[in-house]
Amino acid sequence: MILYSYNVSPYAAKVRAILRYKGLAFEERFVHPLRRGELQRISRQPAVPVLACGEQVIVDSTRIARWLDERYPARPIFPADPALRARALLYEEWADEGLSRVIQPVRWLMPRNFDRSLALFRAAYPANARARLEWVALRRFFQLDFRRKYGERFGAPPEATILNRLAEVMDLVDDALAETGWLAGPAPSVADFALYGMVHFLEGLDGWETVKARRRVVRLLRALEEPAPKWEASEEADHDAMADARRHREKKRLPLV
Ligand SMILES: N[C@@H](CCC(=O)N[C@@H](CS)C(=O)NCC(=O)O)C(=O)O
Repeated sequence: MILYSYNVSPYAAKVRAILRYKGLAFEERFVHPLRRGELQRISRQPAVPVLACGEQVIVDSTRIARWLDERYPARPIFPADPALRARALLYEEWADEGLSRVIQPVRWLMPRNFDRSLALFRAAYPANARARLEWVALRRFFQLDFRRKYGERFGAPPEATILNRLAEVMDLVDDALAETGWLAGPAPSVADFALYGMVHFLEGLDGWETVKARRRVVRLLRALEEPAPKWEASEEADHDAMADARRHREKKRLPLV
């Protein structure tokens, strides 16, 4: 199984976390934003994530999630109960579309965060003289593109506005998690993976303090990044797994360029 992705894509992160949760082995290929030949050829479109498995090529994180759950039904992520299933689908849609308008401005419209997010993006590809020039152009392109997608008429909203909105929404999410720790029922569903895919990128950025103060949100993020085999471990072992996951992440943390 091959996952075509960007290392900064929330939708790719959602799929990666689902693959991990289900314990499925996969190879990840980071598509370069200026070189999408292979992606275009196999999927006939330019966006990531795409999952390729033998002859099957699935585009779009929601369709990939559904396909994975049908093909690998252990640890289901679409609840069987109709009311929970509806809730999972509605929350997933909200996380993909509505929540992105809260999280993406934090990552890409606040100048310091933009530089760090772009450094993470760049770090997935080889660095050489040509790459440096390309990233000068890409930097300008992404600045304009994110401003067009998430900005206001006269540019980016003030940082305080972006962070206040984040705080409001994180409070709502934290309350929505009060019953079971998950968005739709007693176990992780596709909605939780969509939430994870968006929000976990804030760790280490300005705005993380706001997320960190919401205990249930943080618990969900920690739980979904753990390697699959450890996930079902007992309360005590869970702490070890969480510590492992933290150490693993710290090692991965990339220098700021
Ligand atoms: N609804 C799609 C959204 C995918 C998407 O927007 N992908 C972005 C990256 S996060 C992309 O590849 N955009 C095309 C581009 O960058 O040219 C999904 O859930 O997979």
